[in-house]
Amino acid sequence: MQEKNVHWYPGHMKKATIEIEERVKIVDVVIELLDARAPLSSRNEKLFQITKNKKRLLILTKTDLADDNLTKEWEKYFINLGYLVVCLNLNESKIINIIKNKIDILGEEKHQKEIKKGMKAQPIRAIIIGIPNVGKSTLINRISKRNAASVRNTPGHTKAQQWIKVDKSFELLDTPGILPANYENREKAVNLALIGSIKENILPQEELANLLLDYLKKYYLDYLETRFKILINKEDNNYTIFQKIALKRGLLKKGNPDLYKAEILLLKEFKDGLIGKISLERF
Ligand SMILES: Nc1nc2c(ncn2[C@@H]2O[C@H](COP(=O)(O)OP(=O)(O)O)[C@@H](O)[C@H]2O)c(=O)[nH]1
Ligand SMILES: [Mg+2]
Repeated sequence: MQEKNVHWYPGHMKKATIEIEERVKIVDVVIELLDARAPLSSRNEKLFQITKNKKRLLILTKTDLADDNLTKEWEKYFINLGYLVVCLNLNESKIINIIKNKIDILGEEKHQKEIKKGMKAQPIRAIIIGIPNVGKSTLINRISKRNAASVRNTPGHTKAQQWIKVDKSFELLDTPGILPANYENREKAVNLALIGSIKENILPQEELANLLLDYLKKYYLDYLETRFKILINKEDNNYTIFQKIALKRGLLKKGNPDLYKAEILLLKEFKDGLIGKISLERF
């Protein structure tokens, strides 16, 4: 893993970091997106460091794919660390109002200061940050579609910035802050590959599928049995289970169960949320 870690860092990472630092300077609030299925793995420590002096709204995304009980635990965990947190399925309709509401809370102090100075309250400006695939574009698109007529340009620090005017008290930068996921340990790398935030081929498919199966057997055995209409016995090993899955789904190679295809199927159905609401990080 060490070798793989090396080549994404230098050049373009440094440039991306500087660009984000510039953009962060001109906002009041950072909206950090983490995948509810693996909130710790999906946090980029560098992104966090760059933005740590800003007011922060933490959004745990993809709650429709995550284990509800664990999402509640993670919400509590982050609240205990002092964050304002919301857990959302970004495809749902009412989310923008929920977010606006939280932005109002975070902007209150700034508004009070402005009023004290005899100024008119200025709109709270925010930026969305996160690693790939956590829902940044989805959220920006949803907000900008609703406000298609009110995208405006203002001179930013280094170049013109596009702001999406959500309403009179909230403006969103249309360019998110993105850094690649860091996967300094193997467990994180596995989680990130399973949720689609790093390329699956960073790890051998066979290994990834087997680790997923180990995890599902341990915590979501009933989901496996229901989804694939199989029975799993205590003495079954992964090989046997992949065989059962292959046979049920008619994945055959020269008349024999095709384990390779069964592995791909398991990974894909997990990613698509078809096996059930599953989280990869727990307490
Ligand atoms: N099920 C589900 N899918 C989501 C959610 N948010 C985003 N997605 C999907 O996740 C994928 C990555 O989202 P995207 O917005 O492109 O992520 P970005 O890389 O952070 O910009 C897309 O296929 C989205 O449709 C969510 O809350 N629930
Ligand atoms: Mg995107």
